[in-house]
Amino acid sequence: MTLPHLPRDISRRTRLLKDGHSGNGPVIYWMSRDQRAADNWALLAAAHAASALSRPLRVFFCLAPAFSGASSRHYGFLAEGLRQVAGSLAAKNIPLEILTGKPGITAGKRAHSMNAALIVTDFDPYPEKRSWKTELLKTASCPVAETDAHNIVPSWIASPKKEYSAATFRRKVSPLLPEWLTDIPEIEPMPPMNMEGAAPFAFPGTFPASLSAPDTGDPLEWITPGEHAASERLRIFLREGLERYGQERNDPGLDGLSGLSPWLHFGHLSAQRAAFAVSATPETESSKAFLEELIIRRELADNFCHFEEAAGTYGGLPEWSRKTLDAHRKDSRPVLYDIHTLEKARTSDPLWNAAQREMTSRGKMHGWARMYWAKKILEWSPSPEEAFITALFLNDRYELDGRDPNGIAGISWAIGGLHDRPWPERPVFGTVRYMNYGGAARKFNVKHYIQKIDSLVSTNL
Ligand code: FAD
Ligand code: FO1
Repeated sequence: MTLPHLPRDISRRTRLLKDGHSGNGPVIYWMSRDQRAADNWALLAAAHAASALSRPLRVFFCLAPAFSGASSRHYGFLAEGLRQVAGSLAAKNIPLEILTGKPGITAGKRAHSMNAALIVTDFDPYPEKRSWKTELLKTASCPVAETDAHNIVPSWIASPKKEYSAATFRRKVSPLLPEWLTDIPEIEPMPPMNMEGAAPFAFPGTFPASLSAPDTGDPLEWITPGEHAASERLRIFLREGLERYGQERNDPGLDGLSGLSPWLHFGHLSAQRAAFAVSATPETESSKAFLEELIIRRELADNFCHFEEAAGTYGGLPEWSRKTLDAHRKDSRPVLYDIHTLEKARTSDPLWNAAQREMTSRGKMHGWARMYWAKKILEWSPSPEEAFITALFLNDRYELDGRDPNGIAGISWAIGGLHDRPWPERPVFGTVRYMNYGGAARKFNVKHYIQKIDSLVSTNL
């Protein structure tokens, strides 16, 4: 089967993963990474395919019982976001069905039971998600397509290979942006009959207690899940934060970041929507710095996970850094902390402890602090391999935006020099870039940041 005719801006973001027997049943969008009704290229692809084939459109979301160390804080955020998506989709006569079980297999079997004509999935190179997709391709009898609804330039178009650095990736992506950084069409309502015979929207049991999600405390008060809150945050950032971003983003004591990552991670906000809105404002150093992070750094992380089989493991780090870390494996560490001491923020470094407490209590550590935080774990762990595992575990256990290619790339950068270059050689780090308290104190008011976290954590805002 070739894909049904789709409008050009949708078809060029979509690729056929598998051909198969196109049944006389519905077209299905298996929603996973991009959990939103608006600005969702994968949903648009499925809706246009359903209209072209004159078939109903169905949307599935498969609730995995456990996902990369996700806790109740994450499943709660996800669930509330999905509840809003269900309402937005129903307003367009599009039903959302929640499935439970092993996602790839469950989606394939459900589609088979409906004699589906086509399954559209959203692109996600995150290692655990790759295996879900493999299982779907084995289970689904109908054709399966994939739409990149997360990247502005689809990952397989941005580059055919793993990029060395932001510089090499930027040289490929920047010239493509005028063509790809466009507005995103609104999805048209499906005919009311599209709701006929659809399973009603419902969550299984007492969500998320029905999942084996560990509990990391109360839902976070400071952030509201879902598309509406994400759009509101983007509006406020454009109005009040963008112009300060360039100067303030590297000072964790200030509120200089966009704060968008939880919604971007769960797909409640389209990065293309955010970038398109910023590109409509007069270009400044600040807006350029923001787009560098939002487009180049973020899409470079997907490029890494897309083309590096071992992404998310120590073996996925660049050879030069594994070599230098190995050569310094026997260097004495100034101090060693086990994961419990780290998790409870009981080291002798008040800056590091503040960053850790910001993460465990708020679910979002400041971007600059994350670099310092991970690099100290390298310095305080018995081996670089253990440091990598510890940092990724804590990041994914507590960060709202964790369990993401950005986290894999961020920790691989901090501990293993991914997308970075060799620096002057020193103990433990070898030629991996080093950061220390003195460097932080030269950059910003460390005491102010520590006080800010102390007051945040005590009032548990
Ligand atoms: P802003 O500075 O406002 O950035 C806006 C958006 O740009 C972010 O939401 C993100 O999508 C993107 N972005 C910004 N910086 C980076 C970056 N360095 N790499 C990739 N994309 C970036 N980001 C995550 O989304 N999830 C993670 O688990 C994660 N773990 C990290 C771990 C370490 C050790 C490091 C050094 C960085 C990590 N990052 C991670 C990247 C970055 O720190 C966060 O994206 C950022 O702090 C999110 O907050 P914000 O949206 O307010 O940032
Ligand atoms: N994606 C799913 O399709 N089903 C899930 O049950 C699911 C749970 C989940 C929990 C926490 C979290 O941070 C992400 C989760 N995701 C889930 C994956 C997410 O949608 C992203 O695709 C990945 O995190 C990688 O980008």
